[in-house]
Amino acid sequence: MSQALMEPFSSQLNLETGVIAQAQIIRRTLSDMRTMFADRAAAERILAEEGDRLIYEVYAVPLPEEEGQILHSTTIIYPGRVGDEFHMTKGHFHEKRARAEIYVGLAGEGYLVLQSEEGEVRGVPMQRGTIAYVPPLWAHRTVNTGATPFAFLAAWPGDSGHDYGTIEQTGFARLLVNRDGQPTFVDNPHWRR
Ligand code: PAN
Ligand code: ZN
Repeated sequence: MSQALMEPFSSQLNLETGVIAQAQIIRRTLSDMRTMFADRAAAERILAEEGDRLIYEVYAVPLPEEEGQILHSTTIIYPGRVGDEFHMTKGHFHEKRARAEIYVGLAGEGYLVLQSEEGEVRGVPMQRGTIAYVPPLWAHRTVNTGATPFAFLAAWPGDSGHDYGTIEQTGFARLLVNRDGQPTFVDNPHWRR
C-alpha cells in the first residue's frame, strides 16, 4: 500500500518562553473553566470584579490527527490562583486510553498531575529540563505552582484523541493549593467518581 509523502518541516521554538512561531494558538480563559476550580465562588468573584483572565495558551504545530503522526505543542500556564488553587490546564484522558505522552519542562515550575480511572492521583514536579512521562491510561493536567509562566513541550501519538468530558464531570480527586506559601495536595471537596 502506498501512502502520500508528507514534506519534512521544522518549527521554531523559543526555549525561554515556550512560544512556537507560526503555530495554532488556543487560549483558555477563566470563563472557559469556571466550574473546574474547586472554589467556584472565587472564580465568579474574579469574573465579576476583574473580568476574564487568561489561564493558559497552547501553541500547536498543525498536523493531521492520525495514526503514525507525532503531534506536538507547547503549553504556557500563566501564574496565579483561583482561591487557593493554582492555575492549571483543564486536563484530559486520551480517548484511546493506551496512548502515552512526553512532556519536557522549558520555563518556570509546576506539577504534572495524573489520575487513573480508579481515582488514584500522582504528582510529578517539573521545571526546566524535566522530562515527565505520562504512561498509558492516566488522565493528565499541569499546574503552575510558581510566580512566573510555566512552559513545557508535549508530544503524543496522532491517533490518541482527547476525552475532556470525563474530567469535566469528575474533576481530579486531589487539588494543588497554596498552604503557607507551599504547593500542597489536598482532597477535592467536589470529587465524585
Ligand atoms: C497537552 C495538553 C495541553 C493543554 O498538549 O493538551 O497541555 O491541556 P488541555 O488539553 O487539558 O487543555 C496534552 O496533554 N496533549 O495530549
Ligand atoms: Zn494529553
